[in-house]
Amino acid sequence: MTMASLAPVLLVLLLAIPAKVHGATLTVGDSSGWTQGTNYATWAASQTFNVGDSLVFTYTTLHSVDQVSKDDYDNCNTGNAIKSYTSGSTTIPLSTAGPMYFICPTSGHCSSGMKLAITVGSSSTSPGSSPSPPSTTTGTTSPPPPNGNGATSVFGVGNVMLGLSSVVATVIALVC
Ligand SMILES: [Cu+2]
Repeated sequence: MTMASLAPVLLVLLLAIPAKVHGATLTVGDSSGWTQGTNYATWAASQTFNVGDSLVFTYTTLHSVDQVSKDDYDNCNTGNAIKSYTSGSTTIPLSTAGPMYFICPTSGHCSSGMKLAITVGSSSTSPGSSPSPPSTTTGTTSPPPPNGNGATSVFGVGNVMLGLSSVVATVIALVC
C-alpha cells in the first residue's frame, strides 16, 4: 500500500515544479521600491523579464504608476496612460512578450528619472510559442484529490489478485 500513499505526493511534486519555474515576482527597484532617486534603467538591466513573471511596484501616496506608450515614456507625457495604478502596491502580470513602459505621473518625477522601460521575453522553459498565463496572480492551484489514484491502485491490486488466483488455479489443475 506504499505506492498508493506515494502516488498523490509524486503528482503534487510534478505539478508544483513547473509552477515554480514560471512566474517570478520582480520587485521594481528591489528594496528601494518605486520612488525617486533610483535608476530604473540600471535596475532593469540587471533583471530578466519573461512572460509569466510579475512586476511589483511598491510606493507611497506621493507616487503612482502609469503604463504608457514608448512615445509618452520618452517625453514623460502623463496625460495618455494606457493604465493607471494608485493603490501603493501594484502587481502587473507580464502576459505578452515585448516592451513595456512605466512612468510616475506625479509632476516632475518622470523627468527626474522615475521611469521604467522593460522588454519581456518569451519564457525559454516553455516549448509552446504562445504561453497564456492566467490574468489573476493571487490564486494557487490546489492539488487534485487523491481519490482517483487510490481507486486506480485498488483496481490494480484487484487485477494482481485475479492474476494470482488464476495462476494458482492453473497450478492446481496441472498437479491434479
Ligand atoms: Cu513619483
